[in-house]
Amino acid sequence: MSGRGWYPGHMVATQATIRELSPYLSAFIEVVDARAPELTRHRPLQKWVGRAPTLLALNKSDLADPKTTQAWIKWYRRQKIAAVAFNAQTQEAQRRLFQLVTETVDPPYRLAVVGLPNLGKSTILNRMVGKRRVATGAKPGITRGPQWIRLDNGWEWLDLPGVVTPSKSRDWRLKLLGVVPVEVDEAEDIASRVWVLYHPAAKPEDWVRWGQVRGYLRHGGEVDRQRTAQAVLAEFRRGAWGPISLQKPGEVS
Ligand SMILES: Nc1nc2c(ncn2[C@@H]2O[C@H](COP(=O)(O)OP(=O)(O)O)[C@@H](O)[C@H]2O)c(=O)[nH]1
Ligand SMILES: [Mg+2]
Repeated sequence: MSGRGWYPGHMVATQATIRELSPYLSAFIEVVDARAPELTRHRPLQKWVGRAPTLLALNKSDLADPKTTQAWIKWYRRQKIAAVAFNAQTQEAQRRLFQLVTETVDPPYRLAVVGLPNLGKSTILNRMVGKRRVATGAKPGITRGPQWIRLDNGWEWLDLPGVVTPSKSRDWRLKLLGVVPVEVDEAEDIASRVWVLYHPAAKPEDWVRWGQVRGYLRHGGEVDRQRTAQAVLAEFRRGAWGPISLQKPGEVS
């Protein structure tokens, strides 16, 4: 971890923080991406959390294929893992997470939101605490903490630095989902994979023609491949080409 400047130093403390605070928590809310829930789980977390149960929040469900998301929820239910899917940017998310917690956990409610970078932890916490007290953004590690947020209803939320490091950081899907940064020399390969997801019959290089049509050209009229690749990733991330899942239950990640 030390070799990667991308991870702020305070993240190293997260494991110790989680181990230390775990006895005081009634549950952890682990945030995963609904498009690839198992891939975006943080494996070591289960060893750190001790006896506190983990509830899974399949966030960004607006960007995932709804049928696949429902299949995931059933899959987790069969494994006795409490899971719920939502779009943290909607009011519905608050209701669903509130319901999941009250159905599966005994009060007092002392909760923490954990998970890999950029999955929506701050957005969820903001929604649950009702005020814009938590910074959200594309930069991992923006949250500084830990600190407790006590609500009028008696619920307590722990505002953790909350960022744990992914173990399978080489997986292109983690890069596409924004969990792991995309290096400049990786963008074209990922763009090509994205293109094939949406156009199974297309040739992998067809994404380059899309850039040409959009006018992403260099001096001399040649396609700007890097700019095109970055645009493909940006379009995917905002869901411009429709909801899609990157992992199905039962698939080996
Ligand atoms: N489409 C969509 N975007 C979301 C959702 N939840 C969060 N985001 C966006 O994902 C990005 C990362 O969210 P943030 O809460 O900062 O993630 P954190 O790093 O886990 O705290 C931000 O741009 C959010 O606006 C969601 O349910 N759907
Ligand atoms: Mg955050």
